[in-house]
Amino acid sequence: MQLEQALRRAIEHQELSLDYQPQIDSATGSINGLEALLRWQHPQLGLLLPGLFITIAEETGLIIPLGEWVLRTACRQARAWQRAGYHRLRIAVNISPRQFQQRGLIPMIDAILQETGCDPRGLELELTETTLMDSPKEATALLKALKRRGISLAIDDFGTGYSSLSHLKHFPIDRLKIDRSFVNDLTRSREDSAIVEAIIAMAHRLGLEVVAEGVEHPDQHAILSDWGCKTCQGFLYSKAVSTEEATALLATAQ
Ligand code: G
Ligand code: G
Ligand code: MN
Ligand code: NA
Repeated sequence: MQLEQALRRAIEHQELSLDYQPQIDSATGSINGLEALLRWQHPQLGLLLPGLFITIAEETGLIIPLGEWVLRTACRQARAWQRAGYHRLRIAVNISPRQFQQRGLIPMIDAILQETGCDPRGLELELTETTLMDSPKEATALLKALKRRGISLAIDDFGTGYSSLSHLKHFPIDRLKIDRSFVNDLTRSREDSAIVEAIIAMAHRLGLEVVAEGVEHPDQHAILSDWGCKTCQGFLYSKAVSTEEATALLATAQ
């Protein structure tokens, strides 16, 4: 398959990069985290977004070297920001199902942390409900191993996958990221606003923090902040930007 070959080449030829989307403290407006989002500058096709190639990478197994490249690059950058004095900044990295289930995930992460000198407390891994529910027992053991290292854990796209609250209770996670489909119509739909309010309340009762994704309007921000949603992410504040732009945003917005 052509895209597969091209992706193989992309990893070797440095056509990949990470952009970073700010996560905003809803009370203070300061940046408390950045989500790393993969970009592929294809020599002929131009900029490709992960929606187009992550699935192929999953199906072909290329997600393994790709995911390792993402983690190493994000940890290197996290270390650079830590050195610049941003000690409480969290860099969030998306982990796909196959990547989470790969053998040797923990040793690979250990090696990257060691090599980059990244403080694991500044690293957050984003996993979907589906990734975790595939085999909850194994997932719990892996999550515990990650937590022991000080890495923070978030459930991405929360509310859209299939998850069981009885398992959620046992996963040692830190944060729920409310999927942007619920945030979209927050101010117009009674159903969505009920769901978002309930997720926030449940998360707090379980001792979890909440991140709202896809915040685009000030009235969405106002409600979320009112309901105690600590962190917001979305085009209202910033799209994902280059490393250089993210560094500039940090310098002005802290
Ligand atoms: O940036 P964009 O909106 O195109 O991201 C689309 C999807 O791709 C998101 O669901 C995001 O979680 C996923 N994604 C972005 N970067 C990565 C990455 O480095 N690894 C994995 N596994 N998924 C990613
Ligand atoms: O699944 P994940 O949460 O990792 O997806 C991140 C994706 O969401 C990125 O592709 C990013 O471009 C996109 N995104 C970020 N903020 C917004 C927003 O405010 N509105 C919309 N529609 N998409 C957003
Ligand atoms: Mn994500
Ligand atoms: Na998401």
